[in-house]
Amino acid sequence: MTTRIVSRQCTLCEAHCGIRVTVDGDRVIRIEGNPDDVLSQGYICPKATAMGALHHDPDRLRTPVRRVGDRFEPIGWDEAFAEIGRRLRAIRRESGPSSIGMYLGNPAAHSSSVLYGVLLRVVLLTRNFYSASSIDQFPQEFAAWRMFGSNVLMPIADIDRTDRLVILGANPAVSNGSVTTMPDAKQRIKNVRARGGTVVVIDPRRTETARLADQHIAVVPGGDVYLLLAVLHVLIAENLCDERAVRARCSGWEELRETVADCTPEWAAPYAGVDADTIRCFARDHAAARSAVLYARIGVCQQVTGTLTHWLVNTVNAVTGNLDRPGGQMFATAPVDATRFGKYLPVGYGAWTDRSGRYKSFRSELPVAALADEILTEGPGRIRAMITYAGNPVLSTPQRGRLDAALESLDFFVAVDMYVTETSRHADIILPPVSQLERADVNLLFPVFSVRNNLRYDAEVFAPPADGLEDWQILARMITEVLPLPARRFTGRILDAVFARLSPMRLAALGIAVGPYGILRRGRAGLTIAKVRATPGGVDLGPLRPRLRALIGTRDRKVRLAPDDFRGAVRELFATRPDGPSAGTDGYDLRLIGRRHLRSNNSWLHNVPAMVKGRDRCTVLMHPSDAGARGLTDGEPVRVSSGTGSIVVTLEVGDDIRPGTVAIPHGWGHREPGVGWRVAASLPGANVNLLHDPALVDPFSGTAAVNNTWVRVTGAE
Ligand SMILES: Nc1nc2c(c(=O)[nH]1)N[C@H]1C(S)=C(S)[C@@H](COP(=O)(O)OP(=O)(O)OC[C@H]3O[C@@H](n4cnc5c(=O)[nH]c(N)nc54)[C@H](O)[C@@H]3O)O[C@H]1N2
Ligand SMILES: Nc1nc2c(c(=O)[nH]1)N[C@H]1C(S)=C(S)[C@@H](COP(=O)(O)OP(=O)(O)OC[C@H]3O[C@@H](n4cnc5c(=O)[nH]c(N)nc54)[C@H](O)[C@@H]3O)O[C@H]1N2
Ligand code: SF4
Ligand SMILES: [Mo]
Repeated sequence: MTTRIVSRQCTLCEAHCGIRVTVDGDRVIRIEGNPDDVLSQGYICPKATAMGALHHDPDRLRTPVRRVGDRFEPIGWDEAFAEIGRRLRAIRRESGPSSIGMYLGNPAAHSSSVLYGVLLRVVLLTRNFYSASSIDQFPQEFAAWRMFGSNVLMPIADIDRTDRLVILGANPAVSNGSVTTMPDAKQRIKNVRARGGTVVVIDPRRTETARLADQHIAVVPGGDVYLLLAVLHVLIAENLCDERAVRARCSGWEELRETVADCTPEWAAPYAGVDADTIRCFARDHAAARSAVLYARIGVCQQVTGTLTHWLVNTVNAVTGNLDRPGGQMFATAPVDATRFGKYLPVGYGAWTDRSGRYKSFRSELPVAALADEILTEGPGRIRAMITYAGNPVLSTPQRGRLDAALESLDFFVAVDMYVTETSRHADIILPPVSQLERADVNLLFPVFSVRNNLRYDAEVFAPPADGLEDWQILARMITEVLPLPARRFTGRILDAVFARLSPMRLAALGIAVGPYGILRRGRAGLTIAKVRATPGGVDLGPLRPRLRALIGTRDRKVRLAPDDFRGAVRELFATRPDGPSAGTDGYDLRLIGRRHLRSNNSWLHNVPAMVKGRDRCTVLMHPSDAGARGLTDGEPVRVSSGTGSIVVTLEVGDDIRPGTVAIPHGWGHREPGVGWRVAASLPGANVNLLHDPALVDPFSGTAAVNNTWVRVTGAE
């Protein structure tokens, strides 16, 4: 047998674990963890093997296709690009640049082709740019921008050195960390305890992570903001803050004190669903730890209080002296040092709005919650053509179920995707990139958010097919097509030739050369792609180092502890509880949150048999007391209804969830006509985003609040 082994990474989620792919001829026969990988050290989760299955998947598109009636037919690349250019240019001529909308999905960030996605967005000059960020980390970016003067400065939890790790609204034992990239999170969490530290998990569900913790606090969904205000109250009232650190590095201390003066644990307890003593002890324990860090992620992002909660997370870290020090919240020094230049990038908050005027742009994009309306509502500025790149917004964003109809109503729709999905089935043309194993890459984004400074190389396992294109090549051709070029036949060819030489790999080499480890700074000892490539586990660039002073973008170079608009929002919390219709009034009496599974990845691993074998995953998890009260039993189909929609899923009864709360995973519901995922299309499950109201958003960032929706659960009849 002539087998060979290639070292690279699994690029399915942010962890980018190092893998060794054993290949026999043109088949992947084994995928294992790479023990030499400097970040993941041999760890992989069960999803890693899907990298091989996706490559071999017979349902994966290998050539561009064009829709003819309700079928797709293969077409050549040149024909596809020519048609795309003709149609998009005509629509723009007729209806202006904003009539072309674009949506960028999560896997885009997992390859450096994303640079070309951003460039395409720039040349489109459209106001209608959307991405998964507005159902993901926007609140973190917004809080970072207000406090540190740059949206890029989202701090990382230094979990490998902390003495006290507090996790709110994240389940890294399953997700392996996000905006704190930590492959093998389980082991890292166990290590905190093994070295004498403490782990606390704040989550309405006793998650896989909570099971590893010393303490689990089952907060009410959306209750974190109250909990943290009260924690700050106790820290300040009992003089438990590191005032020296605060005075040296922060502004707004007096305003912060005033803001939380009335936020006693007794006030917060009913809203947080956590008793006052627990809150008080939490604050004291937190202050007493040698180092301590609060790490929060999407459970608290996808809330109407998402930005406020992330502000309070950063604030607790700052006032306890845990900002920018080992064991606290820190910033990476990545080979292309985005954190250093983030402060020069304009955020342009509110530079424009959607047509209703409700949603403000934030770093040049509009919240995806507005997308269906911007397509469907008649009038000037309406989206008439869409480009989606590596995204499945029909399943991943709340649109009142109207996105299907909206996409179908477009004059033209191009999807850059290798599957006919719930979204791309509406496209006129689908452009599939080569498989992930057919591309070489150096990911420069995740080192910015990793728990250790590093750089790793992704070797290609198979040579791409002769007529295969990578995402960046597809996007570059689209850029040429949409640019208003004079003498297109001639200038277009020149531009294509220029882009062909500007591969993301070449751009990365340049970025690394001028970066903190590059040859410009370090001479011959400097880091180069060739050196990283020659080191199959990647290059370790050391632990995180204190550096906020050099990075901060606020005018007085101090951390803003109490931005005015956040203080205003806290005052409003005293007047109203902004969490949707209240229990009972509309017959909606349970709060719906999300959950992730180790073998699932948002909407798109469900066509890999090994990832979906066994029992139905898209269940509604409910506490036995809630099931009993409704006369419902484990395993029966139930109807889950909200003010926005209704779905039928299987009931799973279990006491891991807080009574009064239910959980359903997102990314399911593949039984739609025309979907090309044959395995996925045979599975049970439904689209949970049909239940979430797109109008319910974090008012600062417009992020969809899909982790706290009032629902009713009844027998499916
Ligand atoms: N209710 C609810 N909704 C959620 C969430 C939640 O917790 N609850 N989570 C949200 C979050 S955090 C995210 S990030 C979003 C994700 O939302 P999206 O990014 O919109 O969707 P994905 O499911 O990641 O879909 C990825 C698509 O990209 C394609 N794809 C995969 N790899 C590549 C590639 O290399 N190139 C190209 N061109 N295409 C590729 C896949 O076939 C798939 O169709 O979902 C969000 N939606
Ligand atoms: N296996 C797997 N891994 C993944 C993904 C996947 O789909 N599957 N997706 C990837 C992506 S795109 C992302 S963004 C990351 C996300 O990574 P995480 O942020 O770790 O995401 P979740 O696992 O959804 O964890 C969110 C947690 O918040 C809790 N929660 C809900 N509401 C509240 C609340 O109001 N307060 C508190 N304190 N907790 C609440 C939920 O119960 C859940 O446990 O994961 C990545 N990794
Ligand atoms: S955690 Fe799993 S899916 Fe994510 S990169 Fe590692 S092996 Fe791949
Ligand atoms: Mo995400």
